[in-house]
Amino acid sequence: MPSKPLWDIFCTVIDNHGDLGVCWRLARQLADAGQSVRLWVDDASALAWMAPDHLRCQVPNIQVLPWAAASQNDVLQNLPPADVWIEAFGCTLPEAFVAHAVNTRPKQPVWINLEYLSAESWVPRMHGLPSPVMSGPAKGWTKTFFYPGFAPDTGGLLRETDLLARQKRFDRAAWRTQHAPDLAPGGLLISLFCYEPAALPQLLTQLVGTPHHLLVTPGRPLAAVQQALAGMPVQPHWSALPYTSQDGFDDMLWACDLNFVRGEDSLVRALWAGQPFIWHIYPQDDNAHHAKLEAFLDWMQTPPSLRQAHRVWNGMENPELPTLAANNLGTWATCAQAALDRLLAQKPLITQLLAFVQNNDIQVTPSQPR
Ligand code: TRH
Repeated sequence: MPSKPLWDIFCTVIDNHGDLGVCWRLARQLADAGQSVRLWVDDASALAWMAPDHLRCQVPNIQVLPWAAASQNDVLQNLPPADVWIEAFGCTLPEAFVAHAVNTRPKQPVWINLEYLSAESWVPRMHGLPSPVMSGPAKGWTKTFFYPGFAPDTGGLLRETDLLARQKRFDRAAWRTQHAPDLAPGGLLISLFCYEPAALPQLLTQLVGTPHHLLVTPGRPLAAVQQALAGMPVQPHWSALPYTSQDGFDDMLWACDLNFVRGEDSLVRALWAGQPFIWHIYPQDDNAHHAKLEAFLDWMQTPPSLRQAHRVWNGMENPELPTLAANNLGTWATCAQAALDRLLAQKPLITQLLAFVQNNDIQVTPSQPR
């Protein structure tokens, strides 16, 4: 039995930041729980801003390795075998890496296929199912589907053990003063992290003439805002934010009165923030994301105005975006707080993952606080 279990996490960056965002968060939480992690990734460049501590070598027990190295003979010859493999979001492991393991190990590692997050009803049924490998060098080995989710019978959500303590220490007033020093009394501070929602001009028009201030995150959100504003004679109060670390991103969500988030990881972080939010779901060609969004809204027990806001923001309906009036914000806040309370009562993903690995005969050392 190894004293400190070793995990290989494999990640390919398809587009945007969620693949690496989730894998880095997973690696960090495993390391915090006393595990050793190798993160194999084909493009680690976003870690420069997402995880600057890593570049300063201040994250112990995590090694970030280039994806291509996992196919190099000289690397494989000297690689201590890992106890667990995580194949994130169905990325296929390099064949040479798998073949080397098959040829040199007496038994297979615990092999987990970490899936995308969804609130749909089939997720609990699929979570934990074995998936026999039918071809290739590892034919006869078995992977297991691990589905994150919102219900107790799924894999749960990534949550740091010190999350609530960090939130308690956070100086919200200081953050707001630093990032929106001119915010007028009664003005809402709103963060924007999205793709290119059709309703963005509507939101910006709605903000014109109000004391509210929009904080726009870099990349696609900033480009979309600049394009929409180019056609507007009067502008709302807004400013652009630089890229920040994942912890800095949390600070933003905790500081704002309303958050627009997107994809997968920032949705989870908005939930942990407990503030009202509107989710721009990652769009799929066949509109499969519509059912996924509705399932999430059902799980959230979303009030009608917030459901409408989501449908309009995601281009599923064309009527008006509900206003940011106090009564709407109030019901959205109650809904977000209730969702947070439900989630806090459930086991985090890392706890469930460690238990799963332990049940598969790998020794797991006790969790260490950060
Ligand atoms: O970037 P995304 O749209 O990623 C998406 C989704 O994960 C989607 O499901 C997936 O299929 C697609 O990628 C390939 O949104 P997401 O998931 O919220 O990831 C953003 C990450 O970037 C998250 O970890 C937060 C982080 N981030 C920072 O750390 N600092 C920043 O300044 C910003 C803007 C983001």
